[in-house]
Amino acid sequence: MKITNVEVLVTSPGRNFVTLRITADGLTGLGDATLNGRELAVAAYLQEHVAALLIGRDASRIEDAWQYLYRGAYWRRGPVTMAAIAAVDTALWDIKAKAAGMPLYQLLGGRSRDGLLAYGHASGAELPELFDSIRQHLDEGYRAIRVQSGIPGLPSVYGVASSANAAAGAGSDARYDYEPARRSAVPVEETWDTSAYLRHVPSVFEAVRNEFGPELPLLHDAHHRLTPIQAARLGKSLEPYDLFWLEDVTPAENAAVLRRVREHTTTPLAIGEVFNTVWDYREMFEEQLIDYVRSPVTHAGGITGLRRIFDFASVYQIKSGAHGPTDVSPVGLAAALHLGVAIPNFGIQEYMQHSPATLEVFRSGFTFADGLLNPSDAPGLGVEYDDEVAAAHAYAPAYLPVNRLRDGSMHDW
Ligand code: EZ4
Ligand code: CO
Repeated sequence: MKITNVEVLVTSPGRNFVTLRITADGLTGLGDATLNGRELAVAAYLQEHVAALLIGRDASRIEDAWQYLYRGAYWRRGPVTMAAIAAVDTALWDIKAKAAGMPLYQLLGGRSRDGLLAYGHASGAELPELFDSIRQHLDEGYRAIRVQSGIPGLPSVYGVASSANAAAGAGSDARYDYEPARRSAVPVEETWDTSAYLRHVPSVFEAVRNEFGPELPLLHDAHHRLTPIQAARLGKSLEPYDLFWLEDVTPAENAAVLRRVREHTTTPLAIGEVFNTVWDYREMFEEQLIDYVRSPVTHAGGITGLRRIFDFASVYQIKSGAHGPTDVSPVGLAAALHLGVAIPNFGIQEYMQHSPATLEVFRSGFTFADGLLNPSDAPGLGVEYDDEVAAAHAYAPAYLPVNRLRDGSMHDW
């Protein structure tokens, strides 16, 4: 089963996506290599340093291809390398499952559950918009909700749609206008104030619990902005509202600070959307510093890389919570669904909903019903790439915003 063609596909239906397409024995496989804001670095890595090495290799030797690209690069780990490896790995799994005539999850051991509990992104600058956004998501069937709110004194905050857009319906890009919609050649600059945030957030969760009751699973993302003691304080102050998880409380580089956070709070912690390998998690797993793993297939070395992470996590009763923002393409999401439905330690899946324009390029067979996501039952991943539609959407530079404190110094966004 020789690899005969390797193509790096860049398209931008509202936001940029990088896709790898591998052909072997007349079968094609797709892999997601999208790294938001640094897309062309991965495209060049694949085009200039990987594509030629794959031609003529046996497409069925997936683990060997993974080790060849990981060990063979010598310069290992990091988001660019691991997104490139992820794309190759996912495309090879897609081919293997198509060759077998089975949906990919069957090759991963078959179903462990009927569907994947998904959480959506509700937000609002003020409580009324936030409540409308939560209701909108509940009407769409979501059974778990991420809650992000505006902060008094800050004009814009990560994860919070503008008042006009917060309650926009399913399929609308507008309700996520805090991130991909603000494309520009240089990053937008926002202002951040941690004290204002810490004062305000507990009152938001109190109001949401009063309005929506005790049972609805609620999540929150602090997006790497807090110091250890601030994170500990936030976790403690949110305990009465029984969060499903509190995400990325501190910058991800320093695992040790989570010990401090753990000493003070029983609010469950999720981390890892910017991690790439099992090594990034080792200390956090062994010391049981977290409860949920946030890595997606796309940035953690593919199905092979992420399954290794999830298996290691299972030893410590730590569950999956794969990253699923719209910058993970439908190919990356499909891969997460096949893996998630098969593993024993699934926790929850983020589901932010791609725009109709994105889904015209990536024709996807996964379903969302009664709050549960399910992978396609077509052979392989169940995603087809439409070259003609893709060609109509040219790449344009797009960056995530950056944060500055009130004195002008840079802060985590
Ligand atoms: O900001 O994927 O939990 N989700 C997130 C995301 C990240 C984006 C960055 O590209 O934190 O929305
Ligand atoms: Co996050």
